Amino acid sequence: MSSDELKRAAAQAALSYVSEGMKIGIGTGSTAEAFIHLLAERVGDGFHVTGIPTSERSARLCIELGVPLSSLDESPSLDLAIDGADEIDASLNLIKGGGGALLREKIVAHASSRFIVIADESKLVPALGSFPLPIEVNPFGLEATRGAAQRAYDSLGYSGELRLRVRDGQPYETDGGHFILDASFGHISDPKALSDALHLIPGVVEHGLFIGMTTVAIVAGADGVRTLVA
Ligand code: ABF
Repeated sequence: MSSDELKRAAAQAALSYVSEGMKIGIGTGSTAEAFIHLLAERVGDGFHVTGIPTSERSARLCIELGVPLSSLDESPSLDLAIDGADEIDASLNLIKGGGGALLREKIVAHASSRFIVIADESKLVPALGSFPLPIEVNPFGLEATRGAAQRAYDSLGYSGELRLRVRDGQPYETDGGHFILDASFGHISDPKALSDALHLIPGVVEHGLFIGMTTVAIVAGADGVRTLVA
């Protein structure tokens, strides 16, 4: 099966968690978009759900396909959040944010009773960190924040580099008006310690380590679709 077919298979399996009338956080990325397409088919068949999108891109696709939308302001507690990931470890801790939407994704996941991660099997890793960790930062004092994040990494024994994400020659700007530093430091032996250290830095808005948040991960591979429980 192709990567797209695997993503669709994982998204299809996630539909089994969706019930009539649910308020559903909807993630960002190609796997989440496969879920949006499948959810829209159910809506077209008369299924009533409300989506809370985690990015402008996801919102546009939901609107285009006819998935009714709300917001966290209107619906602060969600039944479910469905989203992709860049990496998934054996404890179902994640690296997310390759798509630049990590802050809203984490807010929505945290507001949801259950957080369902959908992915193709390539996202499963023995240890997080091969994928650069996205760190969302306030543009004010960027270099000071970058230096503080570097020192946090150094203090935990990691070595590597923090790179400002750019697009078309300009700093990439998130939906929230922040910048992203991508941290390539190799395998993260203690995600919780790194998460705590980054959260102490005033200019860090959020980072892409999702620790202890995943309810189940639905992973599609050549030998079928597996549901992994934390
Ligand atoms: C989003 O989905 C991001 O957090 C993550 O980077 C991305 C994964 O994209 P894809 O499903 O296209 O691999 O949730």
